[in-house]
Amino acid sequence: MAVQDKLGPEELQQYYATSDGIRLSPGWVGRERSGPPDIEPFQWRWSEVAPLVLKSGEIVTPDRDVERRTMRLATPGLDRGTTHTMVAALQLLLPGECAPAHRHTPTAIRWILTGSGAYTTVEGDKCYMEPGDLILTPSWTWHDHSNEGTDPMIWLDGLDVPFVGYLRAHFYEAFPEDTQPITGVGDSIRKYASGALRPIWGERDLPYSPLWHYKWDRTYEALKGLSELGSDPFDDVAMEFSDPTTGRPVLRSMTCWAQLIRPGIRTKAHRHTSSKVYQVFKGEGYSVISGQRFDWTEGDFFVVPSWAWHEHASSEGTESVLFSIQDTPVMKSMALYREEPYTEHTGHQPITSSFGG
Ligand code: GTQ
Ligand code: FE2
Repeated sequence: MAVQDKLGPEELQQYYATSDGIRLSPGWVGRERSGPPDIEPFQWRWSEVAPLVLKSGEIVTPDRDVERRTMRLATPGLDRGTTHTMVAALQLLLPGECAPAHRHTPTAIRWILTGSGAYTTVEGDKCYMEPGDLILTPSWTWHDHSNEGTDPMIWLDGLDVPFVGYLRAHFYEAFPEDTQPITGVGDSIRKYASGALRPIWGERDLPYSPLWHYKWDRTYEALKGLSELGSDPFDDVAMEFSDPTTGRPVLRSMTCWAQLIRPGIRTKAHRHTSSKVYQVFKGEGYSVISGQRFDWTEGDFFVVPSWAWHEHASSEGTESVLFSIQDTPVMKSMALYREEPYTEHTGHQPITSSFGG
């Protein structure tokens, strides 16, 4: 920096004190490194998480006070959220329980993990949850969860709460009853899941997908079909859940992917400004994130922070399916999305350490 010496030390000190007194702050003092705080990649093992989530059923009930029985994937270095923009949490709903109806400006997704017989009602539409289903509750839509079955139900919640909080746009409203009136069962599927065919009446220009329930069978079938046609060097056989009426990501703030890593495949490394939270829905393998090896197996979760090099591998003879939430739509809409391939060592990072090992 060009320093001038026209002011003596006392005059200079006086200048800073006077400025501070009227809340003016020099931009040339204490300049900080730009960019978000660094968070390290992290992993949670299903074998350790599941017993604690089940045990939470003995600690609280999702009444009007507690509302939701959730355990957040709490990445070290963040006092909220799982990445700087998104939070992922595990929610448990026991047979006969109801998590009461409400709505909020943060958007949520549910990725269903275990159990059966529970449903989420989104704007009156009853959506039965089965493992591998994706259910959206977009910003300001009414939602409540009930378990009519005989098994505990566990799912992954993904919300844009840290981002919405940062923007000071977090609003919340409780529904006057525990459950909202049911106006349909699987109606969003009946109207919009056939993709290319859509009703000539109905929702137009919503800021989110009018299809809010994506069934596992169709997702898996789509992945298998695509795996016969091609793959991406960094993500192998990956598909983005999209709004069938626009082809855009399902939500404005988050996008969701299902990706199949074929047996024995190790993808090439790259990095991007979007951050991701992954769930290993099926299979076994590892990811290398910032040079660290994360061995994963079915049910595990891991975080890929913004701008961290990462690559994924499926074990020999094992097909893996990964689900992820990503803040890519935010980055793209702000013209802040960047992506870079790793070009050294034929595209693979040297492994310098192992998580938990
Ligand atoms: O299920 O409605 O993990 O409102 C956090 C806030 C879940 C929900 C969360 C919520 C919900
Ligand atoms: Fe909610």
